Amino acid sequence: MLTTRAAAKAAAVAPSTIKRWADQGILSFSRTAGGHRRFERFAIERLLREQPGSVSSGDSVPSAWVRCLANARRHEIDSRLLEAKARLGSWWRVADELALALAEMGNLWERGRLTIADEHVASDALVRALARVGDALPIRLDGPTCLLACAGEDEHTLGLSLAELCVRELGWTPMWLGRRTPIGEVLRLVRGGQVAMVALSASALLGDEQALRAVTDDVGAACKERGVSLLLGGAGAWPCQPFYGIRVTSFADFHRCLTPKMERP
Ligand code: B12
Repeated sequence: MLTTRAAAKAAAVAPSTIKRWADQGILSFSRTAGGHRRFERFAIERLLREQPGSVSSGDSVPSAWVRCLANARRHEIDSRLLEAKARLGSWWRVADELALALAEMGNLWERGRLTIADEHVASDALVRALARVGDALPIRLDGPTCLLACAGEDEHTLGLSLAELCVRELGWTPMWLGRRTPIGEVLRLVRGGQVAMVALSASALLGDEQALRAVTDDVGAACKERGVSLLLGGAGAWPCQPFYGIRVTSFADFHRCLTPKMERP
């Protein structure tokens, strides 16, 4: 769920516009116990798609991204990424914007407006572009290490690629284990004291809550013992309240989790 400010960034509009859409009933939202509005990414993405005139370019931001990715022109994608970084001011905001584009890609594919080949080309183009941009960000040698891995048989690595940008941006060192990493390896690295944070990703493909609970139980126990942070991302069926670890639902959340560690002496 996104705050008003995060929703505004994601839609590339002012927070007052988001509030207006919410008050006019054209953007659904819920309220926190404290009365603050919270928005679902999908609701924003749907609104942008249905009301293309609501953003300045005349095309919704997510749709423009998908078109650019499907064209798979390397320089176009790189320049668009850098433009988004300049416009939004940080990589974690770019990650939240791209999250909407990925959701849009899924919608278009479901409605038969994007072929499987288009989707593969576009997602691979993004994987490569994120790797290029990420590799260009300097790594602090004394920075803490964040292990990045997919849970189970998940091959949806794009969420982790976006997480890696956030990690690098704050001077952390990413340890990319990616897809099909045996949990035993994660446990070994945690117990060996090699990482300060473990970030696991599970996409909607992983719908078996019991299996994901087993992962969080094992990794959570090791992380708790070593004082390592555990973050669980992606739309997979992660337990709502893992006994240890935090469920992150946006890159803004993730960014906040990464920040305090760097401020420690
Ligand atoms: C791109 C894509 C692919 C690419 C992936 C490329 C890559 N390297 O990632 C390819 C083509 C390989 C692919 C393959 C498949 N896919 Co696919 N894919 C997608 C798609 C279109 C895009 C979004 C995406 O990357 N989602 C994957 C995850 C990562 O997104 P998410 O869980 O919502 O997480 C978001 C955030 O929470 C965050 N995040 C995720 N992890 C983490 C971790 C941290 C630490 C943080 C901070 C944040 C974070 O980032 C994400 C993006 O914003 C989605 C559609 C959609 N609506 O999501 C389908 C989708 C996920 N795929 C699906 C399916 C079915 C498959 C295949 C089984 C298809 C097939 N028959 O082969 C295979 C599965 C392979 C496997 N074993 O994993 C389904 C899953 C449905 C389900 N409930 O089972 C979806 C939802 C499409 C659909 N509507 O049917 N896919």
